[in-house]
Amino acid sequence: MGVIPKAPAPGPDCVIAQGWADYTGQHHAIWRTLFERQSRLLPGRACPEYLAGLRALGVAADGIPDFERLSDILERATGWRIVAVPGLVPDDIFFRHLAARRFPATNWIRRPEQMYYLQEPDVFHDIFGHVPILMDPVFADYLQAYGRGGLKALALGALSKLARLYWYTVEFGLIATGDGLRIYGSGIVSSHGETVYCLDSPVPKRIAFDLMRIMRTAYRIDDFQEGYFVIDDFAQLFDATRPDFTAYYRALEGMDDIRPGDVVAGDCMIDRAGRRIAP
Ligand code: HBI
Ligand code: FE
Repeated sequence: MGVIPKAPAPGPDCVIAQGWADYTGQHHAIWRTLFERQSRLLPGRACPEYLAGLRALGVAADGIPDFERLSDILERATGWRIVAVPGLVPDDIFFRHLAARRFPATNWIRRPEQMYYLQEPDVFHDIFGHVPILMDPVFADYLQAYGRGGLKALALGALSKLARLYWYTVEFGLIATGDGLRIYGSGIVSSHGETVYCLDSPVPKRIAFDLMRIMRTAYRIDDFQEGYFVIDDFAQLFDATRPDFTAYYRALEGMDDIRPGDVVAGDCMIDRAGRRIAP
């Protein structure tokens, strides 16, 4: 079972005490196994910004990190802090945390039989997956802007469209670097199987980042992705999402959804070396 916090019931912001002292040796051992497995795999696969962030957050190697200690390092770098939550929190609360540069992280860790597959976030996904890249100033600003955009999307009834942007960037994004294709998405860097699959498999489609294309694309949560979107750098992500999305949402109402894995006219395909394939 996950850690049952002894702290009082969550407040209206869903924040709880992490309950760090309540983790057992087994909980920390599961973290270390996952950490070692992934950190061996990630050099040459994760983007340099992620790897630099992971290194700078060195306290994360020993066991499940204390969110307060980790937050002190993170806050000095980009002004973000981590708050503990019991699991998925309601959308409006999630976005309010992001807009305030607080990352809500699940406090419990998966059981030993869930080492290869887990559908909901646990502390390994939330901390190992999401926090290192938040050490990058541009990505840090992007995620805060996403939180603000999420609150607007809720008011406009457009969250199903905006959620796709989170999925295909924050969770499953790829980035083209001078050395080749690299991973920045948290759902990938925290997954042993998908870390290799997304870069090496000839099966999934890799498509150049296109904001409207992404917001038209459905996604699956039960298997490896059938398509990934590739950015050039984090500035591209931040700049593309700078405008107000109201007009985009209106335009999307008249467009059909695209199935995950489909390729449509106008897609710019990216090869496994991260280069654009001429149409
Ligand atoms: N809650 N803890 C947590 N983590 C998430 O990633 C999350 C959430 N609540 C809602 C939510 N994500 C979605 O709104 C986003 O994926 C868009
Ligand atoms: Fe996540």
